[in-house]
Amino acid sequence: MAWVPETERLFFTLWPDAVVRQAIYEGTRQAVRASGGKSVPPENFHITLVFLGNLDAAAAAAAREAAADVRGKVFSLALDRFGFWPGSRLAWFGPSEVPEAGRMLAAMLMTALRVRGLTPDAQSFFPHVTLARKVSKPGVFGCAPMVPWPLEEFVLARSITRPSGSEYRVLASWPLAAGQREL
Ligand code: 2AM
Repeated sequence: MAWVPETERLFFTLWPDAVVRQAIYEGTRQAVRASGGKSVPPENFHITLVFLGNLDAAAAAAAREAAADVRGKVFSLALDRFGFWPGSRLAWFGPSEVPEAGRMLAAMLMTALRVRGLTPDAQSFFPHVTLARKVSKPGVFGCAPMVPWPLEEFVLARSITRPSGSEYRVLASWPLAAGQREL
């Protein structure tokens, strides 16, 4: 049998601290219940910057090197709207406005990855926290809360598929440069 390299399913992401995670959970749980969907557990809340897919050890090392080259700046997100994607039947919570520093971070990361020969999912950055899948009643989310989320780092996470669902593990983090926080 041919040798198949071991791979890990990886993504760069914004990972909330306990306070932001709890605020997202409390502010959205009613809408999630009303959606009739399968809720994402709060410990899985995150905003994907770049999805890498299954990488072998060498590619994963290159992705870490790329991240270390990125000089992002601190910024804040104001999560304030619900959304629904009919194709995937997915409900999400995200910001109405994306600060330039957030867009730049995703773009710089993508460029640094490509420079190292990686070809991540080229979808443009659309910040969202996935709240529920298999949503059956998308029309009844109600009024969205406002959850401020100050960002000071981005992380590399691994997705592990379990029979019970996805489990995410943070593998490494890189700080965003201090300075004036862009809102
Ligand atoms: P989602 O929550 O909108 O499904 C880990 O899978 C993370 O990467 C999830 O946040 C997922 O987004 C995101 N992601 C982006 N592109 C993906 C892809 N092609 N396959 C799987 N996950 C993807």
